[in-house]
Amino acid sequence: MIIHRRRGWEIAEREATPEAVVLGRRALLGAGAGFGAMIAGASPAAAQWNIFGRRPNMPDLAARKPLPAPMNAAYVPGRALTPELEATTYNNYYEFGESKSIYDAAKGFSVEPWTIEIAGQVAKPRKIGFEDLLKQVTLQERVTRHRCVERWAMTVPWVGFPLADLVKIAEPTSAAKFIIFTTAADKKTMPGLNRSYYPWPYVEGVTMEEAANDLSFISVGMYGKVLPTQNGAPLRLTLPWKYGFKHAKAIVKIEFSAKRPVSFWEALNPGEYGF
Ligand SMILES: Nc1nc2c(c(=O)[nH]1)N[C@H]1C(S)=C(S)[C@@H](COP(=O)(O)O)O[C@H]1N2
Ligand SMILES: [Mo]
Repeated sequence: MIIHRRRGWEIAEREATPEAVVLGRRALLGAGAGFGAMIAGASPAAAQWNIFGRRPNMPDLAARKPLPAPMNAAYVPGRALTPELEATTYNNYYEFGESKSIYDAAKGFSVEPWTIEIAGQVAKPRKIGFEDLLKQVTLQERVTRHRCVERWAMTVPWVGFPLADLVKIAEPTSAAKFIIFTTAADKKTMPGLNRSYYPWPYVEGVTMEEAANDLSFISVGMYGKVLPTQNGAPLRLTLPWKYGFKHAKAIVKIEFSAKRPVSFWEALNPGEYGF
């Protein structure tokens, strides 16, 4: 006979909320609202509370600059949107701290002006201003899911452009096999950089083939507005079929390389974080 002893975190099946009920509740909060409009319009009092409990200094969702873009209907997430307040106050961004509540710490990080270095195996290594880059691409909105290895996930309406468009602008040579993304490391405004046991700066990479996939996306906005700093302003990677740690935030350098990089989390713990 098998005796199943429940551990502290296990609950009986009959006590679990059926998924349909959970999704129904979420739908009330987030879906069908013309993306963002209804969520952003929720009452400020209600906005002080979310499923994670009360949080201090909640961001003002209405303060971000609008960045509307036509919806790419090819992507159907099959889930209700995560409320904007949750997606923008529950983050991973170790440059600002090890907790999920770094949105307040990220307030002082300035993203203007912003330049991105295009380096390595390209026709012309150079620097490009963020605003200049925006003029060379066509923005679209797409709703995709994003999942962290820590077991939480979000469904977010991103605004941005395919990574493939950026590759075209960079003009890589045939020697390029990987793209390495290096992200901002500003000691003055990023207290996490003082934790010297991390291999700063945060680095991630994809193969050229992955970069060509239409799912690979550079996000510059979410919920119809520019990205908040805590979510990776002014530009971050969005790779919906990969875990969240691949989604490098605040990209400052894009290097085309013949060699596969070792990414930030892989350097720390190769057993848990692959390429
Ligand atoms: N620069 C930088 N980018 C980062 C991280 C980070 O610590 N620093 N964390 C990653 C991890 S583990 C996740 S899950 C996602 C979280 O993105 P979100 O806060 O927009 O949900 O950002 C990724 N990008
Ligand atoms: Mo993550």
